Amino acid sequence: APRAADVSTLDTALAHCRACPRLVAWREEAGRIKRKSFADWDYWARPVAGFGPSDAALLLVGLAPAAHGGNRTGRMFTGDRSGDVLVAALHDLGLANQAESTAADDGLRLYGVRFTAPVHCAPPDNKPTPDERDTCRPWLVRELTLLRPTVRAIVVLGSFGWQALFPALTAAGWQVPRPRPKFGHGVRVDIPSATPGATPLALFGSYHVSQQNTFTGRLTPAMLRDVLAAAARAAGL
Ligand code: DU
Ligand code: SF4
Repeated sequence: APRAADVSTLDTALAHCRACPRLVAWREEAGRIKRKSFADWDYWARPVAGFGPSDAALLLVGLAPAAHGGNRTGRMFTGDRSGDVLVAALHDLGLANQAESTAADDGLRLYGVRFTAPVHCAPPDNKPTPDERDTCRPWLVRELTLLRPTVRAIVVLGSFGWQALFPALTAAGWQVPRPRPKFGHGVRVDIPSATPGATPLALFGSYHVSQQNTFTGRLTPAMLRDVLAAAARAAGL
């Protein structure tokens, strides 16, 4: 398990992880075959780290990088429709310096917000196995532990991230309610710290920003904005 002392060391260590054979093969194959429109890209084809300041107050937890999105650009929520929708919403709320997220060197800055995912490598069909989710958990636990001094709110995008997050929160020192709260869009759960007196965490559920949800209107820009705005308020941003 990673033992990094700070977030940027963690991000650097993560890039070398090869613990999931199926995902290593998939991320590298996507980088060899490529999508036609990205034929001149040199794909990242490695684990994609979280992105944003190491003292974030608001953490956004997705699912896993997209084969031709984060797996191509090397940055979470960068170079695909999910990133377009999410970063435009953050920019609207004053939490990002620009509305576009197209490449790792595009100048995007997040203010008080960090992106991460419970699985850091692109999976086939955007579906990691339970085994892969569990294998990647120590990275999330370490990230949460390092963010503990500053993180006040988390938005989880989709039910996969919601289920994956609870054991990681417990391992990082929060008291997850039992039975575990059910996922839903707009659900808010307050999670006390296991350390008496430490600041609790406001946890929010949102439908994922994937095309499946945004193209069909299951998740509208207003719905996303409302959850992000409530979470930013809870985080003190
Ligand atoms: O090294 P650094 O400036 O702290 O940035 C680390 C990483 O996080 C970098 O890729 C930019 C991003 N970031 C950000 O989005 N917003 C900040 O306020 C600080 C850093
Ligand atoms: Fe490593 Fe996580 Fe990628 Fe698996 S998904 S290879 S644990 S970084």
